[in-house]
Amino acid sequence: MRFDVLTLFPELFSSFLKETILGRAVKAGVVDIRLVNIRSFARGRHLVADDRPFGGGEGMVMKPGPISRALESVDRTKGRSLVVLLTPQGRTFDQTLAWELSRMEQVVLICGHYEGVDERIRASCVDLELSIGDYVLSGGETAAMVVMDAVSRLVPGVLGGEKSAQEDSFEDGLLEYPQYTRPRVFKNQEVPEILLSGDHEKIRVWRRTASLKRTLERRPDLLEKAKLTEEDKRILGKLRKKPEK
Ligand code: 6GU
Repeated sequence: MRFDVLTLFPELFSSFLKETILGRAVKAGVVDIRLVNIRSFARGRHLVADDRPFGGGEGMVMKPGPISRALESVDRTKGRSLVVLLTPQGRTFDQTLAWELSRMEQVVLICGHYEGVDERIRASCVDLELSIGDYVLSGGETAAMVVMDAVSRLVPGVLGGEKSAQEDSFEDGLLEYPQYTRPRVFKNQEVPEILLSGDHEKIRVWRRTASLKRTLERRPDLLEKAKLTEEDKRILGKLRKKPEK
């Protein structure tokens, strides 16, 4: 899996790439990340990458030329490749889209800045516009980190414990059950007895019930699309009758 990140601020990525699982994946050679500084494709003495909007108005717009040339400098001959523009106007990123991107061989991420990117870049170079949620960021860099984090941990070989990506919140459409570690008592709160029992079947049912309860309380919207077994439906029926369990 390869990410090419087109950005005006490549330095923002250095600690992110050093300190995360993604950094390890890069070291292990499973993920390849190339940072492309858009400014180095700007022209003139001042390497200007942005300009005032035609028609007037606040703020600056990223010029199409530098982005286009930065994109042309990226080797895109190696297989399934997608050019993604990070923008609040894009399709909302979610776990389904993370899986889709994890199956690409290359994802090129264009980080927008200022008031946006010249419309002709979207029209001629971009396969997918992507937003990470309904709020406004000052630039696409943090969004690019979010996308690379979520996508790369789905690439085989990136996570240490291979199974855990499948077990995460959202993989079956439910929120995760609560987790506990030592000590057994913390600020007067005890770890649920069942988790200490060693009875794996009871623990499984307790956790599934806790997942369903949490989802019902916090994100009932997720239950509509969740993959529910007959057992889940039975548990949910009970939870709906007496929610104070
Ligand atoms: Cl991808 N970019 C910016 N600038 N703001 C956002 C976003 C992206 N996703 C949500 N807000």
